[in-house]
Amino acid sequence: MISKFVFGEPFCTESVVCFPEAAAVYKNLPEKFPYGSIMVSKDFKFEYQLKTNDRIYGLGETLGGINKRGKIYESWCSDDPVHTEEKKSLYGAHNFIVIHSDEDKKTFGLYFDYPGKLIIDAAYTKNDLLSVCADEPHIDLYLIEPEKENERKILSVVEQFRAIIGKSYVPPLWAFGFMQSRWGYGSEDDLLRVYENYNKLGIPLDAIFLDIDYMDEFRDFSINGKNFKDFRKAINDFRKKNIHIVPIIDAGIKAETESEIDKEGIKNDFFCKKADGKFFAAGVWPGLSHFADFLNPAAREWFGSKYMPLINDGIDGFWNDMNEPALFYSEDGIKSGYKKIKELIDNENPNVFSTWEVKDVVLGLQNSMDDYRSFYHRVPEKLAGALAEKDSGVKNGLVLVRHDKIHNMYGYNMTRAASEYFEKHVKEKILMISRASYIGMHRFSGIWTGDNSSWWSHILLLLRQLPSLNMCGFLYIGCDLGGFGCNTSRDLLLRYLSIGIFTPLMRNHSALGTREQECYQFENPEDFRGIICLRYRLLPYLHELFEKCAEEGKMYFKPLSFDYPDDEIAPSIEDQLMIGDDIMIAPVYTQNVSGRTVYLPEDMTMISCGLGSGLDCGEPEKQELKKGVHFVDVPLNKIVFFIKKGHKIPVTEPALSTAELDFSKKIWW
Ligand code: MIG
Repeated sequence: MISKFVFGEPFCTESVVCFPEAAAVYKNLPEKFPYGSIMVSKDFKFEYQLKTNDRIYGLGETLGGINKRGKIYESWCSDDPVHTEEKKSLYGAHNFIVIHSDEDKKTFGLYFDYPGKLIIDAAYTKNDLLSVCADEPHIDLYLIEPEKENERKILSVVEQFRAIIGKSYVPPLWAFGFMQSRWGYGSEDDLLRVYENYNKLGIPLDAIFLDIDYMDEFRDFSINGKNFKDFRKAINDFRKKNIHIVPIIDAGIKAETESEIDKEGIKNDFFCKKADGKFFAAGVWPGLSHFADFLNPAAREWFGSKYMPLINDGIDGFWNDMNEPALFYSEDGIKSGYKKIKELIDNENPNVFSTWEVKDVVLGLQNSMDDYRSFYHRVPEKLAGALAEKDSGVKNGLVLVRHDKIHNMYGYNMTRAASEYFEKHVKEKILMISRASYIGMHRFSGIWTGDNSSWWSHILLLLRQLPSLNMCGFLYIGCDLGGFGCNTSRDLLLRYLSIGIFTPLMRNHSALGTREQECYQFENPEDFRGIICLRYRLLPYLHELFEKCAEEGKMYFKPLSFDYPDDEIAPSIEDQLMIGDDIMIAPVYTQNVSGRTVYLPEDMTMISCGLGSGLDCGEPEKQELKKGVHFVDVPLNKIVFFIKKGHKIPVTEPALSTAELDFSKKIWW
């Protein structure tokens, strides 16, 4: 059962697209809200008193556990490359939570549909208080209660929520293959080297990613002619080898009078402007850049069309980066920052604090709130609600809205720009992943979880993000396997891949300057081959499941407690997941261990497989295990997972690419 509570005149995010006509809508009636209390005055505040063991799920791409209780979160799309535990925001803004209480038998979901910053204090400040606050009193709040007849109450809430936000994006089949990326790949030679090394070892591969270095001095939609003599020919030669090349596109457009794209953006008023009417400019990779106003539908259509020349060259996948938007500095920020630094270094008696302040001023130039407050979007009047600037007038049906109030809409609408254009103008399915996101973007693309690190704890972080993202509609998801920042190690990469073979997006990616982490960089590459071949073998099950979850609005990754609501131990399992209705995984995320403890919520068959010879990754060893706790051996070159008793999953023979996989040849495990 769904109902909607409208407070003030909310901005319409277009994330909810299938709200049932018969459902109840309450306007400005906080007293009608059946759970906790809602206070609306200058701002918005929701409070709910939790019972000691109540659990909170959701929030998509965040830090923290599967159960989100005990932390404070800020929903604010942020470019933060260091994902340490205390951080409050990552790249996505996913304001959907489910509260579950065994004690008073209550389960309900809340979706705070709000485009600006939202603070979710999940019993962090006060032991038992959940509070959700927004600066503006204009918000759409959806309440989702489980269907009475459904025993799995949390899933019932999630599935109803998924039904109102529309079906999830489904990428082309090849996007389920293994993909290799690295910041630094920018030339045809780089791509060839990667392809040949994988091919030589018989390790399957479907795609190689191009990072910013393929561009001409980081200009979007340009190609560095030195790196590619004939780009189109190169792309098509790779296609003949069943390799897809996936270039990156950044949000900022280099501000320069000579370029066509910048000229067009200026002429048509497609870039964001400041209060003084000048175009907002901030430094990102190409230098000072303009930022397309993705909230303006005409600007979206224009930006989408810019991907076409690449598509005509044979490109069929993209990754949209820097679209929080990340700002390294702004023109105005740098002026005042440098002035402050000058004062500090002119000081004749420097001390510890004045020295540190220099550093703080420099770091503060990045992604600064002052900058986000300094520019404006032009938004269709009918969507803007009370966020429209007073007295700004309506021009061509558009009104001004200050960026910070709708910050979380930016990356979502950049990616939507491209995907809507493809839907209209391109026959082929295009792979699209975005770094920043908001609920609603799940209809247009997948996401990667940004700049994780080569840390063991980040395997566990991924595991916890996966089901939370599924709750919010994001199905085509994965992390940088091996870790983006810091130096990986052979064992860490193997363990990363061992969870990665189950994630729809399976990509190895790393940062410039870190240890090279393609699988062929390490000893005994056949161990990697065994694991990656197994991914291809499992695709009949995983791909079919993915399509079903997209079609029916179901979760692909589920916490154990969603499937086993009455199990006493399941709620405490924060490091295992169900995949679909048949299998369970229990990844290893600790160095130097021979295996781990696994909890089986029912009798299951343990499957152990991996290393074999050639393309054959060996037949699985099977062992029947009873419900309960077991210590299971998981050697570095083996994958262990569990199939529910009485269930069977379809697998196939491995192949070097998805194009060569025979999905019809089903073998049942
Ligand atoms: O400021 O394009 O998350 O995947 O390799 C860093 C370079 C910009 C951040 C992305 C990462 C990518 C990197 N980018």
